[in-house]
Amino acid sequence: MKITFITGNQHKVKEANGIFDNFGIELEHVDLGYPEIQGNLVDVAQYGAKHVAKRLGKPVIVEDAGIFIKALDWFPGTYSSYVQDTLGNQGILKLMSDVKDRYAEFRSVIGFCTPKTEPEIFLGAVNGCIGYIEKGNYGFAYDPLFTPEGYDKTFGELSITEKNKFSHRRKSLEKFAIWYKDYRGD
Ligand code: ITT
Ligand code: NA
Repeated sequence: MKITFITGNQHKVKEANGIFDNFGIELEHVDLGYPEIQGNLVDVAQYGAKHVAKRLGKPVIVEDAGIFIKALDWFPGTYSSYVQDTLGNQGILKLMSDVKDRYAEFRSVIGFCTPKTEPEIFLGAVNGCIGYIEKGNYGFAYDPLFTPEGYDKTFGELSITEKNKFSHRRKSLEKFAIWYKDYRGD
């Protein structure tokens, strides 16, 4: 089986390829921007998937992801992309220099849509905490800040294979893959 993944993020494509290998799904990557409406991750993924499916005339998946930090009232959340490009990881660490509660979650929402149907969504999340310095050269964006619960390494210190075993993206894409295996629509 095959699915088209619309994203401008090469790291996501690499991770998704590794995850879909487990489920016999082949990934076609299309690097295409799409309008991101105001709203939560689900709103963005639903709207984006519907928009792109209509535009390309075929079934697609898109993903909206982000990091949610409890002590910052779940910031940057839906602003993760903007914040990564502006404040960056050092800016986040600065905001949190006096913060004791380091709890954070990565969340991923996959939106699937065809030109004729309404979007389906698949959620994944992983709990952890924000460190005091960046650690690790693997991964991307917020990975060097985030230590998943039960681990003593950041996502930035884990290989892609390790991260793919339990990441937010693993969970959302696995839910999608299992559902898609039985999907017989158009
Ligand atoms: P597309 O929307 O084109 O898929 P993007 O990079 O803009 O790519 P998101 O809006 O989903 O992706 O991501 C919001 C931000 O969170 C962005 O800066 C990502 O780099 C970052 N991010 C997403 N998943 C991540 C992960 O697994 N590890 C670290 N940072 C991540
Ligand atoms: Na985005």
